[in-house]
Amino acid sequence: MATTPAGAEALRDLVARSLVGARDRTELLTGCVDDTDLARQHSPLMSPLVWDLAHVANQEELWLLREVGGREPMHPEIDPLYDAFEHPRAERPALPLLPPGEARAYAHEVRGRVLDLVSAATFGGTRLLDGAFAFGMIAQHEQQHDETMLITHQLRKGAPALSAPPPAAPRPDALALPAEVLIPGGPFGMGTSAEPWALDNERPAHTVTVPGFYLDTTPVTNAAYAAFIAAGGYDTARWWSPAGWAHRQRARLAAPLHWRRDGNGWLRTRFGVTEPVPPAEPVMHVCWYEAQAYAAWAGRRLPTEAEWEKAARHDPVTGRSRRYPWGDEDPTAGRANLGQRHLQPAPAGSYPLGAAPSGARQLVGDVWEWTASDFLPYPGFTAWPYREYSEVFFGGGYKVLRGASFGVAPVLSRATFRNWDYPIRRQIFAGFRTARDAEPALAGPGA
Ligand code: AVJ
Ligand code: FE
Repeated sequence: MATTPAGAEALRDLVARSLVGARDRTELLTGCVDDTDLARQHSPLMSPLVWDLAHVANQEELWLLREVGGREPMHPEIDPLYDAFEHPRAERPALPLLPPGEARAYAHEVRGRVLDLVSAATFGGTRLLDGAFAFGMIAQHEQQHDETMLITHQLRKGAPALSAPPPAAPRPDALALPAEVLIPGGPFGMGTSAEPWALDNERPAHTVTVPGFYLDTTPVTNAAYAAFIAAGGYDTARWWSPAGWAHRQRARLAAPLHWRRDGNGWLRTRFGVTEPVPPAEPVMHVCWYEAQAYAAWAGRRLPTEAEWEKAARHDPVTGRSRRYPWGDEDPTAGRANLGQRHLQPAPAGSYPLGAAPSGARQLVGDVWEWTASDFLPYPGFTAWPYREYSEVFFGGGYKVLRGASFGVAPVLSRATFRNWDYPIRRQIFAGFRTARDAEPALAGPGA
């Protein structure tokens, strides 16, 4: 698809802003600790921050300078070090990684050459260039690693390195919201074939018929989750799936990760600060098994991925699927808690301007939400441009998460975006909301 000169100018601008925005965040996340801290592994689940930094630069070089730009490799000998499939995270600290100064210099050099390429690009003629896809993919990749690095910061011990203002206090109407909203049964358009920067697993658009169901208006709060704990939820096998109960026993789960008992209440540690658990905030750092057990205790279940997406995108007036719960317009600070503006989710019931047509709030932003569904391809899926983004993970025992956390950049927050992780993982910024089937319609007169 060819672009007009004005279209190319707008795309150059969007690409430059997206790349620069990602890099500003990477610099914040890697500039607020010293070099020793950058090279250290803070958790076996995570890479050293300096690995993420050079990996982001290496992927940018591979896709934008080599694939799109046709340039020769800058340092081919380092490629294997930064290939996520050659070395699992636990092995990375022992690798001869570029030290922080060299990693920064490499990232800076790649970025300079990429911005030169962007200033002359016309974005068309190949699939990687159409709509500036490859550039969008790389900006999204860096932002995904920025969220990963934010998780590393949350796992890091020691004095706080990051700070941000808290989100606004709960809105007065938050308590008056209905507990659940009805999503009437019927077909809707799931996934996308039109969103230029959508990744392969979001494609293609396809129709899915979803029976009527009720969905929590907001994510499950810390207060509600504490009630599950107080009711003995962690000690009652019948709320848990068999695999979940076995995991709960083995891992001795008793509360969300980062929570600690304090008399009758709970404290949590958040980016190095210990504070009382805020009751109105969406619960975070629970694994899929915990989310499933809570839902069973509440007499409910996790929504399927299709249910979640229908609640987030389907406009019952037009029958169309929206880009975001609130419509097609990009996120703003008033619509969603995204982009690490805050270092925590906002109280349940926040962001009325971000509500979906159903009235559900905070579907995008605040916390990732576990769904009931396994990570599988949509009908008609084709891997593109590389199998290792999605395809190799399908059917691998991963559960789908939807909706984006406070640490997700707007460029990744479209309501078709799919995240996935193992059902035991708790370090991610994940919570959940629950659902139930709608009653079958009552038989009318004469039926
Ligand atoms: C989509 C978040 C599961 O971090 O493993 C980063 C994103 N893929 N580099 C991950 C990703 C390649 C991916 N997740
Ligand atoms: Fe990566």
